[in-house]
Amino acid sequence: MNHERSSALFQQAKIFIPGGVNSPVRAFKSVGADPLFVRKAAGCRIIDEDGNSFVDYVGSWGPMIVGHCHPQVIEAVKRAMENGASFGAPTELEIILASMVIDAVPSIEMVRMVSSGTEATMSAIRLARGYTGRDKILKFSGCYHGHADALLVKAGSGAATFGVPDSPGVPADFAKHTLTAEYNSLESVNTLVAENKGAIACIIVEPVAGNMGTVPPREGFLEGLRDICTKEGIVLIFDEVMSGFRVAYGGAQELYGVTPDMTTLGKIIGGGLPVGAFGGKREIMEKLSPSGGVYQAGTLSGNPLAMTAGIETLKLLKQPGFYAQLEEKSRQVAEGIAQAARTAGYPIYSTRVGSMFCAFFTKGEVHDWPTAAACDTKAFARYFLAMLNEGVYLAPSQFETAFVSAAHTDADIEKTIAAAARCFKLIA
Ligand code: KE4
Repeated sequence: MNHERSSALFQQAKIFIPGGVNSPVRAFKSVGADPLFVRKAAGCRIIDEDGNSFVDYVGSWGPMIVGHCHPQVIEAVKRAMENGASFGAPTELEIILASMVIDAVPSIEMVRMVSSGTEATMSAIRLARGYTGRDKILKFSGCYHGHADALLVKAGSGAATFGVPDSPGVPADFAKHTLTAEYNSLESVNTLVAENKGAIACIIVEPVAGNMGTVPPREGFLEGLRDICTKEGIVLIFDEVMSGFRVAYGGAQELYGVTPDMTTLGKIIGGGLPVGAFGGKREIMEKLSPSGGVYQAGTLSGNPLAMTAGIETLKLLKQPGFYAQLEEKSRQVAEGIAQAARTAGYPIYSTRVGSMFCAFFTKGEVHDWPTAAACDTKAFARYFLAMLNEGVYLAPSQFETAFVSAAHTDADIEKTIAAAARCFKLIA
């Protein structure tokens, strides 16, 4: 498969853009290859600058659940563009999308639009701190909530319960307010809560972890977090930037029947255009400027084009049978890949929640960051490159999630499974 033009563009991009990309994971560093430069996409396929076509399981990291270039979305955004790209003034479109989100997501009584998932989580944490008057926050190893300073933090060494920076540029003074527990371990949460009684503003969690690969919550984990937060007066934040409108129309909180105090959203609600959102109980949200004192703002928040793309995408998701069809497609492809691995005698640990799925290159079971981190990332890289050569575009990292869209056909799924069968044999 020819990648000449992509590689030439990558060399050029590295002159102008740090690492040649505008978001690190796109650089294909963990799979040891030059990234593909995408020229266009349609349905479930992307076409790169060398004219190669791929079945796409990245879907722009989640937003493209209805497929690329859906005609209904394209037409609506074109019409919106003719009215103007941005006004910096309120529009009815923001009310429409806000009301659709409120109708869909059990925890959300009011919602504020922003332009990325990072803005959503950063702002939700500030609001939780302002609402509770507490400074500390608690997150989980292996969960990613965007790149705000308070969230680029890892567990302090040894017994230290305070966080330490996970990136240069994050002051230790910021990091120390962030506590880190283990995903799926209520014991680790209870220990930190007991050591920081009355000091924790919020617990933020991916209700389905998608940033260490796909790791479902164990039975009772989310319910346990809800009980702890209710008892301790801690704001429970579900970061559903990835799982929101993905695993169900009402997100993971609908799927598992656990209602947080706040929810962050992104990706799908923008239909591919830049939208993030955070929402929750009215009594919390009304603390937000200008109705309350917690400041938050954004030039392009509620942008009319982005609102339009989100509204049209959510209309498509509401169509009867949408999630049932997506569930069947997702089950077929994830189980087909797992079967291909078994037939090739190649051990993987396969996980799936709705249309989020992952193949962990490990003999063990994966339920948290330590077990995910034990995976053979070099073997994953060989598999990724072999699948790319077969015309299947997976996320270029073991610690990401694959996404199925409504545009993936039976033929695309059969092609994917056949490719996986050849690739597992090739790398075994
Ligand atoms: P953004 O700022 O990238 O819009 O959203 C941050 C974010 C917040 N919360 C969750 C659960 C997320 O998954 C993300 C972003 N996801 C990554 C994919 N693992 C985006 C891809 C990238 O960083 O380029």
